[in-house]
Amino acid sequence: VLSANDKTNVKGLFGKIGGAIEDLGGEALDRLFLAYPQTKTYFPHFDLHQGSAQIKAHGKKVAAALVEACNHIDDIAGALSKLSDLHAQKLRVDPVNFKLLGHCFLVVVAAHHPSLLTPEVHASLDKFLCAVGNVLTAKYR
Ligand code: ZNH
Repeated sequence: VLSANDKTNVKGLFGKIGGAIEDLGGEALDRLFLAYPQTKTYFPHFDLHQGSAQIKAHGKKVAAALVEACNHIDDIAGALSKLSDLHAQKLRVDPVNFKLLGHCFLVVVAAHHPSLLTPEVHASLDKFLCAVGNVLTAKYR
């Protein structure tokens, strides 16, 4: 459960990253496919070369969903309800992959914004990404 402090930390971090978060989404996907190649099986229809136009476009969508979740941090389940349906009913991504993508996103934030990612903010962002993953996998059964 996200504490009031976690929410403040995540909102502060997202506020400081701003629009650049779109690119971080793509970079996180690049890392996901390189570090955990088994995740590529969900994207057989994509050009999965590092930095491809499709990865960038998809990264923007993922980042936008994270921003949406951050903007509705008290009701992430409500904010991502449609996306949760899509992942549960159509995509059926194995839940372990959400942890991998969350980890990659954390690494990308660390690489681009080392000073923002204090241990405290790191912990809050990790909890937030877990909460998003839990929402997107909540309707599987
Ligand atoms: Zn996912 C899709 C988000 C995770 C796989 N996604 C998607 C989208 C979004 C998202 C926004 C779009 C939708 C529409 O279009 O409507 N995801 C997301 C998020 C997350 C995720 C936020 C976390 C954080 N996913 C994930 C994972 C995976 C996935 C982990 C695997 C690996 N997705 C996916 C797919 C898709 C999606 C396959 C579809 C794509 C296309 O386009 O086809």
